[in-house]
Amino acid sequence: MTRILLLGGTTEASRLARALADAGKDAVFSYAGRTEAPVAQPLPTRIGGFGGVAGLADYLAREGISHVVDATHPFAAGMSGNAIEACAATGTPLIALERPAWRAHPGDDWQSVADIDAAVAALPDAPARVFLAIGKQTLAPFAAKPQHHYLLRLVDPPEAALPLPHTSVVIARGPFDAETDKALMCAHAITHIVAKNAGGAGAEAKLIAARALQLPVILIDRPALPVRKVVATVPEVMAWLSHPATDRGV
Ligand code: 3Y8
Ligand code: NAP
Repeated sequence: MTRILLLGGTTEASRLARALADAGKDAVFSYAGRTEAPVAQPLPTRIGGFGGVAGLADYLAREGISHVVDATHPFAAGMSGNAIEACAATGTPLIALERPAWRAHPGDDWQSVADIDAAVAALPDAPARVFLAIGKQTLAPFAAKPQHHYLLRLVDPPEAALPLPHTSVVIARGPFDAETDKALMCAHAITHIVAKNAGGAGAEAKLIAARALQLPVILIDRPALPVRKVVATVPEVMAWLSHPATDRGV
């Protein structure tokens, strides 16, 4: 009996949810509960953490989950790591649906950095106007360079005071488009962009806009993850789900 847990929160997860619903599959969509009103999904949906590896393993057993699809974001390393451990512990077949990293085009002025702290270090000392398009969870390290004006794009209005003195805040949920992002960067006289190498179309707009405006991009590499089966398209996941070999968790 196939029962699928879809760990979501990305454009690809939403596309897969649609495919699973259209195919009449028995599946549950899972959000972390990071945003106030996540996009509704065409599958039964649960919201909130599982309670670490043990909590997820208990959930898999209790709910009779036969397959797990990790379609979370490449930077959701905690969830992805927990899924690898819990699926190994319970013998549950696991596949990741992950979009390829972005690659610079000729003429792009990109600087790849290993993590958030390296992104802060890569910013100039002279005051600049920085489009910080990395959400709200990792803003604090940028307080080390308070001299810049930061344009922040957040999904929900910030509840607490922001850790940066000079900011403009835009509340918006993607997917975004290049023309809008170009106009936004011009309106705020942006000189630098900081982004995560998320891949996918939903967040690429700012890189396309930066290319048009010939602006430098500081691009944070995605965190390394333990080995797992990874595919990049919805049809590959659908094929994996229907292939009997996965019943042995191979
Ligand atoms: C809660 C679900 C869909 C999914 C849409 C994608 C595209 C738009 C681009 C910028 C970059 C950023 C951020 C971003 C994008 C998609 C996708 C993607 C980047 C929602 C969503 C949830 C989240 C969580 C949120 C994080 C934040 C990151 C904003 C829903 C809208 C910056 C990542 O306020 C917070 O605490 C936000 C937290 C994790 C990163 C961070 O560290 O702050 N995503 N984003 C999911 C859950 O609860 O499980 O609310 O509907 C989903 C999407 N965000 O169905 O079409 O697939 O990438 N999300 C990044 O890529 O850098 C915005 O502004 O240009
Ligand atoms: P994370 O740091 O990897 O995970 C932290 C904890 O959040 C996990 O251990 C788990 O809690 C819970 N969690 C994360 N994703 C979950 C899911 N889909 N369903 C249930 N619980 C989940 O995660 P994150 O980077 O904050 O991402 C949170 C959500 O936002 C994910 O759905 C992700 O796909 C989406 N998202 C993230 C980014 C990003 O830049 N990080 C970008 C776009 C979308 P327990 O340990 O209690 O189980």
